[in-house]
Amino acid sequence: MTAPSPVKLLQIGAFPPEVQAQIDAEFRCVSVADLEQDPALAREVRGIVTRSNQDVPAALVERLPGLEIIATNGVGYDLIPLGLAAQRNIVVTNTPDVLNAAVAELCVGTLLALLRRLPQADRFVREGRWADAAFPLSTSLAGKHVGIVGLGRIGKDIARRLEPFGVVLAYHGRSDQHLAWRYEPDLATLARDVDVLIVVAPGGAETAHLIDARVLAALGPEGYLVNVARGSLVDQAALLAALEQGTIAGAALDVFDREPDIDPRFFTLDNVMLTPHLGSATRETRAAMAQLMLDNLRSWFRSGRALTPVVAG
Ligand code: 8YV
Repeated sequence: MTAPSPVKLLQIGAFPPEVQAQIDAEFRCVSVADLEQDPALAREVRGIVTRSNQDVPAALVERLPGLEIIATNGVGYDLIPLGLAAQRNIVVTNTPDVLNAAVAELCVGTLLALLRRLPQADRFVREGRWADAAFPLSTSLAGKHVGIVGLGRIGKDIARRLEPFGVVLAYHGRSDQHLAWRYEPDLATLARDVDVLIVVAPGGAETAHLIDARVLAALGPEGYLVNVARGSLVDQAALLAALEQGTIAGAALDVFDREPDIDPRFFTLDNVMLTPHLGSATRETRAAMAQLMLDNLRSWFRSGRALTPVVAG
């Protein structure tokens, strides 16, 4: 008896070799280019495997009549056409929880680096300037009022990690979660009340440019912005102007518009800490994300059940 041919998956985006080997060991991956060459392949594709920084165009999904599941290697799904998926009863899965700690660590790390000006201090020592002068005083995290925009799983992990630093926490989101931390229904009011505003809400149309010129002005010249969510949540032109004109004190940014080809205006700013979308970029976390993505695919094709569905299909 011949073994059933492996399930065909459309792969969008590249995976590290060790993850690719795991996928290829169980599934037959085809690319968009393969579909262009052999349109008949489209009828055989039962799943899409992708990454959260990859666009999954609705037009592509519409060309796949047998599509059952879209599995993304990431917690974000703002580039996946959820409405169309729901209409077509296509399951969409992501990789929640396994990356909370890594993103929270990066958030706390870049915030401390921003407030204590660690990249500048490192350069100061390397350039031999310590012999001539002391590095200028910076500012403490202790005692700061910190506002979290989007108190979901990652937001809560960030809050719990910041508490031991002696900060005063408050948050903004769709609803009051009746927690120990103060809920502020008005975002500009929160920005006015805090020294640090941390953006950790999901991307997508609903949250686009949530952080605009008005919110940045409310945050003020002593205020700091941290974004570990998506570039789309911040009006980047307003942010660049605010950084250049001192409307806010500084920002730590891990996400941007048009990654990785970000606006070069950021490069010359001394009050901004830039990282290349490193939130989940640890070996341990990426391995756990890949495992969960694969487990979703395995479970779906074996039992018709997804482990972490965003859209249940
Ligand atoms: C990306 C992320 O998945 O999980 C997310 O939503 O943004 C990241 O973990 C990763 O950077 C690209 O795959």
